[in-house]
Amino acid sequence: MKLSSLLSYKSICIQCHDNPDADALASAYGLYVYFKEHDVEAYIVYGGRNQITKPNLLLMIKEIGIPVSFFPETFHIRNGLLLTVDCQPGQGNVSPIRCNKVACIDHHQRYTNIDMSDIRPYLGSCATLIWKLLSEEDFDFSAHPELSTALYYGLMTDTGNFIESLHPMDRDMKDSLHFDKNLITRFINSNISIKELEIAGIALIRHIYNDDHRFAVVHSEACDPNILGLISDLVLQVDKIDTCCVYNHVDTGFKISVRSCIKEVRANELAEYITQKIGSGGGHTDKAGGFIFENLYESLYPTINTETYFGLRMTEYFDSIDIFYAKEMNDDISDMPLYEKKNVTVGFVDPTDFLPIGANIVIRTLKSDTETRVDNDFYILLGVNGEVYPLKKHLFDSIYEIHGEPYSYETNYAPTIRTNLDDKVFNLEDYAKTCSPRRNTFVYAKELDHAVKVFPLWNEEEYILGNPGDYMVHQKNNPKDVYIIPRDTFNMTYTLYEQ
Ligand SMILES: [Mn+2]
Repeated sequence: MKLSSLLSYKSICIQCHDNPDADALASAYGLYVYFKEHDVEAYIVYGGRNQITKPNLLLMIKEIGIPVSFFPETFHIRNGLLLTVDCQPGQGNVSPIRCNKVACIDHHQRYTNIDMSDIRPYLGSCATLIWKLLSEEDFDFSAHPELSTALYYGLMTDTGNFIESLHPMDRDMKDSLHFDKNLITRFINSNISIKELEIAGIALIRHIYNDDHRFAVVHSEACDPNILGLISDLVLQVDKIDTCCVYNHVDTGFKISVRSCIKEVRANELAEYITQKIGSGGGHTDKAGGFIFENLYESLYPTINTETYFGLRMTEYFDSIDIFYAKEMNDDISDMPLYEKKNVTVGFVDPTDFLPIGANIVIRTLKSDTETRVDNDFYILLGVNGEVYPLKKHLFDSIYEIHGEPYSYETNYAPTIRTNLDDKVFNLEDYAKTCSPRRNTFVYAKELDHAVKVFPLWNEEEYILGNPGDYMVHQKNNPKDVYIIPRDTFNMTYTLYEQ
């Protein structure tokens, strides 16, 4: 949906969900500014039982100048368009407004089937989607610094201070907006009420501790989801606690905050594990978060209370995944089948082709941002499944042969290199050249029947996760060189060696 396609309406009612948060307000304001600039009459409303009382939101409304009004009763719009943001019409937390023409812009799971909608659940905030849609209309953000600050704050609060799963588009917005740092600091420092301080205290007293696996689970009463992060940061500082999960009930489910301080557990993977099949989770290796949908939880675990669920699921995570340290492994490989690497063309980029040595860069892909520094000693490999990773030159040379033709491939989000200093963006595909594996690369491999974590020889600090169906491989000429290859990649790049 293009924003300009809505300009034919004379009047647009922008509706936030009840009990609006910073993301809903920022998104609504972005639309408001755009419509006003194009001489379309626009106004922002929200309904529900309660008016906004949270101090940071009141400050945001005042300082940004968001013209939002509360409507306690159902009303009817005779002309024009109803546009819901950060929510969808018909949902429980969206007070009904009657209107013949309805559209929606949201980043939650799809709920509605109305035609005029742009719903992207993979985004961290609705503000990101508004930023994207405005950018596509060549909107001049520099003329509206207050809007930039609002959008930034919307993403920040919806992702627990940018730590939950950020899509590259979220990161692009975060990098490009020029926001008011002082104002953001003021918002942050008016985030918690005295009541919420007490809620956090009570939650901490009622923590559940698991001695076997050194984790804690904390259930907090209803409070602003951002407080979960504060609680989990504090809990992790306890000497006997390595990982923790803090959660509370919000409108339609449970918000969770996950932390880890050990290399054997990545918080983002643990958050994914806890929310599997009933929600979504992600973030960084040390800090992560997620959401569980109450209806899915109820249908899958109708008889388990949430405290039991979180405790069981955490225990299951620790019990079900084996951990291997390659340098300590002495596996018998004699009965494992031998595979040969296929002659598949992949791509690589030599960053020194277009960047000076010593430049600090970020390699941005769909999955992550990798910070590194350009030197003479690495290439960036573009694998068969769109995976992008830096590889030391001597390793590259031992495995690959350079052909040097231009290389192109299909992906959802074109990976880029961004320079830290002058913020230039380079599309990797523009610089990619072809290469293919040398003949006679052999590995012993076995298919995994359960999840494992392998700390490879070349990196004792970061494990590679293998799921059932993936392959654990040993280099033929160095069987201690053990690692994991995902199933799809393995099938595309290895073939059973017939002797
Ligand atoms: Mn939101």
